[in-house]
This record gives sequence, structure tokens and C-alpha cells, in this order.
Amino acid sequence: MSLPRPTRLVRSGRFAMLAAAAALSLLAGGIGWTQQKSPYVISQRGRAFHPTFLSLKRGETIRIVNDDGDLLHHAYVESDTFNFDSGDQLPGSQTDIVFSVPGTFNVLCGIHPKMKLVVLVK
Ligand SMILES: [Cu+2]
Repeated sequence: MSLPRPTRLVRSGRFAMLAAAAALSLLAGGIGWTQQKSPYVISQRGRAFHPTFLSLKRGETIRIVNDDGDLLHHAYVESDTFNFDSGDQLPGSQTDIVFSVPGTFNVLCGIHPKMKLVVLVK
């Protein structure tokens, strides 16, 4: 006679837990940008890199996206231990750079001298 009640309670309890788990994962997804993983996506909007500083582990990748309207960019890295040249970055294109050696590197743009992204590779 009183059996259905506990069953209902268990079901609603499970539902509440599922709902809580779903809410938590939505929340985690919403703040996920603060915990980006390789490849780290870099914007070039407004003739600037966003973000302008990034700390990576050796072997990780940054993905530079030319999302800057119809502007051309040209990312490069010049140092004693690591060099990279994207060539012309067409509007809408993306360029991956794998940082394989530790150090601090400046990613610059051959077209816009004010553009600078500092990458610290541990
Ligand atoms: Cu540029």
C-alpha cells in the first residue's frame, strides 16, 4: 500500500541529481574559456593578438585565426632556438604553431609591427 511512495521519491531524487549534474556541466562549459587546452585559439581581431600572453607546456599548439575582416596577417617567430613563418594569413584562415622548445617567444606580424603575442613555453 505504501510502496509506491518511496519508489517515487527515489525517482525524483535521481532526477534531481541528473538535473544538478547537467547544470554543473553547462556551467563548466560556460567558463571553459579560462581553461583552454591545446590548441590554444588566438584571435587577430583589430590588428592585435588576443590574448597577448600565453603560458604553454612544451609540445603544445597555438592556433592563430585570422578573424580580422578582410585584412591580411603574417605571423612569425624569430629566435635562436625556435623559428616559424606562417606566410600570408588569408582572411578566415588559421595557422597552427607547435612550440617544441622551452623559452619565451614573441609571435609578431610581418604586416602590423604593433601586433605582439608573448608565449612562455615551460
Ligand atoms: Cu597583422
